[in-house]
Amino acid sequence: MQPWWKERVVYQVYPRSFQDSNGDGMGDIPGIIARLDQIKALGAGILWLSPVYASPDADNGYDISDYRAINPKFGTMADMERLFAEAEKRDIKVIMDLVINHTSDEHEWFQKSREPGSPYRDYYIWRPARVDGGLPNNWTGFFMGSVWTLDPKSGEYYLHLFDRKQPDLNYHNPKVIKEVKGIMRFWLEKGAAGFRCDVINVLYKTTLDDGRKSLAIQGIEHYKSQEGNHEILRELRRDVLDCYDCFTVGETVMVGVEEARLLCEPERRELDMLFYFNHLEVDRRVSKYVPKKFKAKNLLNVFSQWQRGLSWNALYLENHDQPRIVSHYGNDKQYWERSAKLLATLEFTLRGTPFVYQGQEIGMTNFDYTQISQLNDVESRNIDGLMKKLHIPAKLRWKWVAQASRDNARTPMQWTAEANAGFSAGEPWLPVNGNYRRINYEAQEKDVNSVLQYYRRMIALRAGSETLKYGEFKPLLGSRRVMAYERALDGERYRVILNFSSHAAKAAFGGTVVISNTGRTIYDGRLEPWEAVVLKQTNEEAKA
Ligand code: TEU
Repeated sequence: MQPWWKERVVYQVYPRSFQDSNGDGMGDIPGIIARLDQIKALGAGILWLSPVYASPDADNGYDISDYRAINPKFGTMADMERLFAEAEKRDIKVIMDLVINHTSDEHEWFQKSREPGSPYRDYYIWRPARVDGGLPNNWTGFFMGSVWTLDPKSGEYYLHLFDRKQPDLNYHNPKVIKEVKGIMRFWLEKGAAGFRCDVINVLYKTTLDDGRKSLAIQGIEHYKSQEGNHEILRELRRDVLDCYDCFTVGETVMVGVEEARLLCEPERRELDMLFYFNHLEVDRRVSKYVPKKFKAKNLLNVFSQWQRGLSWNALYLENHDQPRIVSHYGNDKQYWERSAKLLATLEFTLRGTPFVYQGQEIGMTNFDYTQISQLNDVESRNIDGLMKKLHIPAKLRWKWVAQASRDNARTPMQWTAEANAGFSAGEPWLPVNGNYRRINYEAQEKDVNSVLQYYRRMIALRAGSETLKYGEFKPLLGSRRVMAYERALDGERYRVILNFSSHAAKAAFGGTVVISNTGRTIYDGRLEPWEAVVLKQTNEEAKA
């Protein structure tokens, strides 16, 4: 018997943009409850909630000020308990976002920590200025600039890998680990079925020595996937997670396959699976802000490495930090619908647990904003500010920020063709994409050929096939535009052929058509633009 978290599909909800129930323009927990039937109808069996905890929202909830309280914008603890109960009625498990590398600077621990000599001082990482008055070290953070901010109250600097409002916890302090265990138990007892673990491979800072000179994230070699980090993961697993029927998926920054194996192969008893980023970076250089040409074969190479390198993968094409996949690797103009379906074909025919991000299932696209002032994302604003200091012209700054901004994924869910796309009766916290009259859930619910219906079919296809869930992965063909691969189990083979281009293409493979995004039922080796075909063949058929 395989564990349920390998069988099921996960649906990620970004609460503030999913469904508003009280007209304040902000999605909320009662809104999520009202949409559980749609999540179920998609075929998802696990719901991952991005943070709903108390937070001043400097980073939209990834800066937590109380791990045991609900952000009043989203509702109450009673609402949260109702969400667990309503999800359970529909056989949907709920996993929470565990953000433990840092807290908010407004967390009680940090406020107390600012007092030198307080028992909370060592909950965070404090250092005085260097003797020459310089910063404690040369590290730079994920949102650019130094990782050190001076706290006037104690006259010392605190370390933050992300925003200054997200001070890092000190994992050399056993009290911190004890607190984290308490938080995990609290949510598992309430009914959580596991955790998505935010930036979980950077917890343990081995030393605070200067880092090697680097263009970005200088100093990372002192804290990425350190042995101390592995020990913490094993301890959390042994002392907490192993006592529950639950799973973890770690968000791990900058890991390659070898490093990932150490973090999530089953015998290591650390994470159950992890999110890597390589597959979303094949058309980017160094940083996500610098594009390069997409080639299908490069994407296939990345998947081949990961599919064969790990015994189980977390599969995702979108989340709240990434541009919409149909705008990124698809074609959100002429071939919007077909390319959105092609990407669904890709995701559900790989080996692993698939994660669908809200709106992905209806092919939502990147935002249509025209200027930086329309953006909310702290990362986008920080990077724009930095580029401004470097005298980069406004037009170019916007071009770079717009294609990579995290707000691309954060525009409100497009439910209907009515005002505010049915997301809210009030003014949404972030403007709705102007294409909601054309792209919305309600319209696709009624259309048998919609992207939404195709997602449902792909999810059902995966659910019904041991080969698609557990079969071996083998790459077959990778070219500039086309990729093909095979999944095989017990003499049964699925061949997946994908044309990532607006040109016709050729790829000769045999088998019976199981599904295609063009409605074709016979495959003769010729692909239409953005066509995706899944073929099936048994050993007997191959011999015949
Ligand atoms: O993201 C971590 C992370 O790696 C991102 O900051 C990434 O570098 C960036 O988004 C790529 O554009 C997690 C959360 O998913 C993100 O929303 C938080 O801002 C971040 O951690 C800090 O908690």
